[in-house]
Amino acid sequence: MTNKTIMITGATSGFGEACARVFANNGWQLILTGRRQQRLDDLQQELGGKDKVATCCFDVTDRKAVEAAIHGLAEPFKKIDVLLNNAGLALGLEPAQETNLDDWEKMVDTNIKGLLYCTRTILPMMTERKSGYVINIGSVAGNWPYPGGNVYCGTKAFVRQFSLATRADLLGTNVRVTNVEPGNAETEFSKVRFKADEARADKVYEGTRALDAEDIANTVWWLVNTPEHVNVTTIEVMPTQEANGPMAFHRQ
Ligand code: NDP
Ligand code: 8X3
Repeated sequence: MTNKTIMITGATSGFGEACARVFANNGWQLILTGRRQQRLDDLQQELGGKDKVATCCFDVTDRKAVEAAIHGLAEPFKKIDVLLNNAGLALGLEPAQETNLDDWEKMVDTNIKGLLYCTRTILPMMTERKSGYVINIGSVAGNWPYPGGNVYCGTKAFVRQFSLATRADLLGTNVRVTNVEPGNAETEFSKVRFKADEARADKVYEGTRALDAEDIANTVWWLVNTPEHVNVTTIEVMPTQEANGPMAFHRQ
């Protein structure tokens, strides 16, 4: 048993949900967030009830809702040891010249601004205590551009650079920051990207062995259990069956 608490944004599916299970199984208290209340309720019930699991149903793009939820946490959940900034999404795979501007805005608002709202609200509590750990879920897409990735890749490059720069700001505070950069993983990610076109989403994982959400949960668990004097700056985790591609050429 432990008296440690992790706040996981986007805990209603995929990596966030898998992390919730790993940390709950190891005795941690959880603050689970997402926009789907029913899933939060189900997870709360499954993972230990209200004493072990707090749920906050909010949209990370809503700055006031983020601040209100965090400041409104009940006493036993106020000390957040680990913030896992995981909530995020990709929308569409169209070339930049054809893409839907609303999709671009939503990715920026969620993957960048949502992550900033959560981080900025919680960081002062960690620096004051001189302990804490912020783990951001970036992506291989922040390192390796691909056709149709345009703004999604850009948001994850932001997460990478923001993680590095924040680490620099936090020197001397004992607060750690890691950017976790997963490759292709089978979650609800592609269903969201292709707007519930299940057949198209399934094709992303067809004939290849993607990561499972649990692979990233195990990585996060390992990170949190490294000694306090160790800061893994970035960790890229790809499926064995994925690698970064060659440069693209247009030929006549
Ligand atoms: P899922 O779609 O399975 O999970 C995404 C989670 O984010 C859900 O819990 C969702 O909750 C939450 N979320 C999305 N938008 C919002 C919002 N506006 N406000 C609050 N919560 C939100 O995908 P993954 O688990 O794969 O994705 C998790 C993270 O991992 C994302 O940042 C993604 O970019 C990244 N990633 C994914 C990879 C993959 O191949 N799967 C690879 C690399 C990185 P709800 O809908 O209830 O709000
Ligand atoms: C998700 C992985 O390659 O679809 O971040 O962008 S990818």
